[in-house]
Amino acid sequence: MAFSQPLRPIPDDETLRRHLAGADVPALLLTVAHLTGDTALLRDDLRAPGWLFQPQGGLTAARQDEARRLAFEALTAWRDRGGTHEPPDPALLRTITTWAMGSDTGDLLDLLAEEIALPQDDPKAPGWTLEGLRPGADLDVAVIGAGFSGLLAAHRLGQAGVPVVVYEKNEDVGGTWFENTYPGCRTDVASHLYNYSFAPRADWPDHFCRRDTVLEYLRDFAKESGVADRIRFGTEVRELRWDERERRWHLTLDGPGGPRTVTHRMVISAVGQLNRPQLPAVDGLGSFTGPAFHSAAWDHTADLTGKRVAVVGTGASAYQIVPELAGAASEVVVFQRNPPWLRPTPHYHQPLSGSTSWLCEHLPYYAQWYRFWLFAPGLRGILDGWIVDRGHPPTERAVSALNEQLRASLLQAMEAQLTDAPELREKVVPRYPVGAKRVLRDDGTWLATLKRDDVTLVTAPVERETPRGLVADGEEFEVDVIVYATGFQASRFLTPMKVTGERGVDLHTHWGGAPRAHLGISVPGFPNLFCLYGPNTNLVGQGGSIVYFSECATRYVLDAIRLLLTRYAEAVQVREDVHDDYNAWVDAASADRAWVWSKVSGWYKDGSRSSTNWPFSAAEYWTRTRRADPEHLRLR
Ligand code: N01
Repeated sequence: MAFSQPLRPIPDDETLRRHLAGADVPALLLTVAHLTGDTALLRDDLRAPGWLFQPQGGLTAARQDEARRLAFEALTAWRDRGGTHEPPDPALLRTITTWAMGSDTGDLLDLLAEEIALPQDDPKAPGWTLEGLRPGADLDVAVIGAGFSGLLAAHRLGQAGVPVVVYEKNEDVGGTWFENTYPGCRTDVASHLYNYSFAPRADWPDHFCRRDTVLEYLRDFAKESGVADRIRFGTEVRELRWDERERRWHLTLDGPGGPRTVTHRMVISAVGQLNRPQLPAVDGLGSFTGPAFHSAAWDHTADLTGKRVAVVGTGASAYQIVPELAGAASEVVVFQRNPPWLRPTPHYHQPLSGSTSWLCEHLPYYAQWYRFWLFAPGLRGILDGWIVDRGHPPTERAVSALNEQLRASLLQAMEAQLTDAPELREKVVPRYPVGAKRVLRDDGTWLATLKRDDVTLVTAPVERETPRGLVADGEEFEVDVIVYATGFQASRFLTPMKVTGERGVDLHTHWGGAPRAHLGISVPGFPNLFCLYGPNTNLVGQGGSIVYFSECATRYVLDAIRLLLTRYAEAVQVREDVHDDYNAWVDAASADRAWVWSKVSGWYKDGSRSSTNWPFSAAEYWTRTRRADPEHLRLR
């Protein structure tokens, strides 16, 4: 796969017409208004109510046809005039995006201009080089992890000419996408959002890409960007120790040839949040005599065909696994503690039309507007539904009037699927507010699977593992295989690494079980150490993705390094008061979000607070990470 291929010419009218028939109509209208500068196309009747949240904007077939016809006429006329294209000027960008989002986008224009940039313009690139700023500076960086964030950091450092080594514990790139090989594994973020903004893939085969496709993307990216050459595979970082005299980190590695120590001026941890599996704390764990494994460590030697399989959990992993096993196994027993809320996504398992890739490859800016269209719900709107209204008053049913509305619409969609199985309703309708746990994308597969005769839903927590199976609510369920889809130690950031900062302070002791960092990136007392996808950077159900957050955080890190170089410093860290004020702000907002307020369990929180989730909009994170503010940093 080659990234950022040059656009190809539109061959003829018939081909264009054919592919417009497969276009995503909202993205098409935005593209045409941009290319032609003619905003007359942005008519009220071509924008349905609530359109940001619906496939094809919820437009009727007739409206879609009308839009395509108008687009065809405008595009052929534009092509015949020479087909030139430029980035939209701010006024045009504001008009188009305000129409699309249904509210003024004046405050988002800089962010949106980045979204509508062509990949080769790469506005988040560092824009400086080590050679240009401080030739010969004693600077080198270790990146820990070669998943989405680590590959990105290494690429950005490479662009800046900063020497970088990536230590990866696995034998391949991909991180979570390498490790999770369970059947049915795929994203629940739209494919075209789930790639780097500067390295888009035009030909994603599915609306929501499968695990193998994501892994292939990351492998290709590592190879084409040259990052692959900088990775030390099979090398786990066990320990980081700050040396104040040298102002460098000492890293204890375990890899080929055994343990060794290396030093680097800086360290970027890109180890992910959802990486270390969490097995349930139940009695008898390990006593089962058959195969038993975690969803993220799938045992492919275990043949599940015709077997009785227990799946523990009903989170995002189990939700993808169970439908794949049903029918192949003789029986699947699903153990549920809390059911998930389901968000209607009829195209969840569908392939993208070939026209999407054709349009991305032939129509300037279609790829960017299509991406914007996928991203737009995350910019405004969804977050409001998760905010607690103390006056409502909030309950475990709903935390605000808007949250109640969301509940009603999700419930309606579930009930429509349960008319033939009313007995299931009590079991599958959540008793916690929407947004308190991850909302899963639904095309009907999950409830259809639970209705099967060969699938049993047990609505009691697993209490015990036995040699024959699992015990829940006092009853033993005998099975042949156990799959623990019980999630990850999300709140235990940077574990199991031992990290010792200034004055010998241990990071995990310092955190005391409540990890915090400024912007999820830096912790006072731990100079020259940056985290990607660190504390409070998980974007909740807003349409964006962690790839976007990693791009923002990496830009901030590169900017902090730029400051270090320009100020002739050797160490940089966030000021303690800045870090503390920031975290007070995050915690105060988190307390008023459905996931902290609700009593329901899950990885979105740890006790009474969340160290995983970002409680604001994606735009807020973009704004705060756009530049490293020298006033916020201690440089020495
Ligand atoms: O893990 P989870 P996951 N008895 O922690 C249950 C990402 N992801 O691997 O809800 C019975 O969500 C536990 O019950 P409860 C995504 O961000 C993405 O599924 O806590 N059940 C829960 O149901 C996701 O959110 C995709 O009451 C027990 C389940 O185990 C995150 O990873 C795909 C139990 C754990 O669910 C984690 O998802 C997969 C017990 N004793 C993952 N103990 C995409 O689609 C625990 N549970 C992109």
